[in-house]
Amino acid sequence: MTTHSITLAHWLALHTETALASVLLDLAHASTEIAGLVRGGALTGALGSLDNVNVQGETQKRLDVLANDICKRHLAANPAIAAIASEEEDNAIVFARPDAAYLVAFDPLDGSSNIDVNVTVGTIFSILPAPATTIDDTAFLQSGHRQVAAGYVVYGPQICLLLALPGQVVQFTADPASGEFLLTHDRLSIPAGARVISANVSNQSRWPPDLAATIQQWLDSGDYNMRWVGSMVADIHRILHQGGVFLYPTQSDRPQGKLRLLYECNPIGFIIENAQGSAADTLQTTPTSLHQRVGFIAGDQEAVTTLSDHST
Ligand code: FDP
Repeated sequence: MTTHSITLAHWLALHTETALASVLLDLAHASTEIAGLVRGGALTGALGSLDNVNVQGETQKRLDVLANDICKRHLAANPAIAAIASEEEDNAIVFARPDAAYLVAFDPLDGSSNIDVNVTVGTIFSILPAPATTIDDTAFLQSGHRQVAAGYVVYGPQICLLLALPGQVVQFTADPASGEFLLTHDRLSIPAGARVISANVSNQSRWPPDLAATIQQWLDSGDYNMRWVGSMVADIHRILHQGGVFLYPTQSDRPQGKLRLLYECNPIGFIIENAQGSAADTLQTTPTSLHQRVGFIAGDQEAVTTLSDHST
């Protein structure tokens, strides 16, 4: 059997237990539906902003809400899921299933400020074990190293599903003819030593001074290139394949950071670390709230270590 004939369902049957596989397949089906809206753009009526502001204080895009509804619909029916949490929901949505094994936290549409101009966006997900206690928001406050699986779907020129299980990261690409996710990259590993920085440097004057100075030295050396799409999934996807480092650190006007720990940084950190990169201490952080923000540095191990040492 060639790599490209292995479907997501087949691969999951070989590498995970049935309940976890069913959750991952539900996420894949949700992403296929979201991909249809992304591809149709203005033709689907899914672009533009709404009047709503989410719990983060951010104006919601129409597609943020539609993608959230799609994820909720696909996940709500799965008996293996005890509760879900989303960037677009104030609180966790809890199902009355005492025996359900998993919690799912997700960002239904990462990089949504890019959607109206046809630039790559994605869906990020994190799967945690459901604790044997009462399930509410606090059930999700587990450190990232407890994730049993994490991944993202990137809606770009190709639709790719990146999946991390402990010890391995694999990529599936949606077959344009059938929509089926087929295995295209087995055991991804971040190429070490790439000198590419992915950061919004318009914030540099507000970063921790040592960190800003280190980045400036790297840029002044002429040895580094810079790539910034502004959708974390797209920037991380490039780093997984070509190497480099991503940073959205704390800054003087955002002392907590911008990116959300539970459904952005933890799943991306889990993917990066299982692909032989580093996400500094992110996965060790004990979360204190569902929508907690953190500074985030991830990618090439050596670059992450250097930047983390200069980020306090
Ligand atoms: P967005 O606000 O468009 O959803 O987490 C959100 C995120 O995008 C990341 O995908 C992206 O890396 C970052 O924010 C971009 O932030 P800036 O616009 O501040 O550069």
